[in-house]
Amino acid sequence: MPRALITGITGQDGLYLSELLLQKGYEVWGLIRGQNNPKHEMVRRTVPDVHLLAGDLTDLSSLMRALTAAQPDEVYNLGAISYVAYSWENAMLTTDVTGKGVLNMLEAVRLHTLDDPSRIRFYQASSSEMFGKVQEVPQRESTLLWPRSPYGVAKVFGHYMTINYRESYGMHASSGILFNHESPRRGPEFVTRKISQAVARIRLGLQHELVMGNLDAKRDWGFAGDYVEAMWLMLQQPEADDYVIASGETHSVRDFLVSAFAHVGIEDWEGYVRQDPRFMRPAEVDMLIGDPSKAHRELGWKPEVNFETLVSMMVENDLREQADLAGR
Ligand code: NDP
Ligand code: GDR
Repeated sequence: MPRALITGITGQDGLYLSELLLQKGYEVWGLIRGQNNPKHEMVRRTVPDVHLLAGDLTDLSSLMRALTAAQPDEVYNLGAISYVAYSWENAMLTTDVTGKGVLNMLEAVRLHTLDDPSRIRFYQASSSEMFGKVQEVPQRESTLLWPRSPYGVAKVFGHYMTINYRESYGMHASSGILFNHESPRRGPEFVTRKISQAVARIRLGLQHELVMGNLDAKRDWGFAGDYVEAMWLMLQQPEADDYVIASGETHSVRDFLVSAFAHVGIEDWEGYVRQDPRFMRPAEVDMLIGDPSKAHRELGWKPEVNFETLVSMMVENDLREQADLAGR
């Protein structure tokens, strides 16, 4: 039975990846931070077969202890401070967790496998935010990186550190450059879930206004369930490498709003939406669109859920969830 250790187990991707690996017959271990993490029970309920370990990406010795306990064949480093807007307000913390945290995890793996550094296969959750002010359209593995936020800068550090450990120590360390991926499990701070929750509440008469930031930003959105499959595929390759994982389509935030409101039969959506500078960013990533052809070719990976299906899936889920919460 192969064994995997996942950091960021309480997050959107951690849950989908756990389910995928459990289905594939893995023994799954998840790292959870804090002395009384409020998401502990949610993880236990959602993926009861996952073994949970205490640890924090900023604490190297906790990572070494986790490796000793889990004895993994594969490590998926998904833990991060992942909310871009928050990263300006907490730039140093973001650097410590999202950037230096990767180095800590790589170093823990290296020290744990001194006999054979390729014994553990390592996945780093890199991001399309690294492309920032895009230097090429669409963005591919070779596109020059130009991050636009402390989060993006921290991810660039983690990305190059992963490549450096691969080249320096012969580690099987891959970096997945994943474009935005969403789901009913997406945190409510991210724009897609903020919209799907608000649209459901407006439809149910529980909310009357949605306050937004920049509606012109464009993103290449996919479904998280499809994207975790790509993570696993990367670690099954004989050689470690870097891959762009994207849908190859781009849509604006406005498109997402139109589609989500249309799903509940509201066409005159503009009357419900107000923009506020509070949600504008000091530096914006205006447009992202990925070229996933290397992943198609070498991993045989293709996403199954398209934009419209993703929007309906999220709105439908929030209609149910919000109705339940309102006791309807
Ligand atoms: P989430 O924000 O949902 O999850 C982040 C996870 O990181 C949570 O489990 C969180 O734990 C954990 N974490 C935060 N700080 C620490 C720490 N100090 N030590 C250990 N764990 C910590 O992110 P997603 O699931 O959406 O994304 C997974 C990864 O993929 C992240 O690295 C993200 O940056 C990256 N990514 C995501 C994309 C997306 O569109 N979703 C696209 C590209 C990359 P807790 O719950 O305790 O806070
Ligand atoms: P992003 O996702 O920054 O791309 O990072 P987010 O959903 O936060 O923003 C997407 C775009 O929407 C615009 N926007 C708003 N965003 C939020 N959150 N709230 C609003 O009210 C709002 N109004 C407009 C933003 O300005 C932005 O242009 C996500 C995270 O998951 C990262 O961890 C990951 O690396 C990248 O995706 C790829």
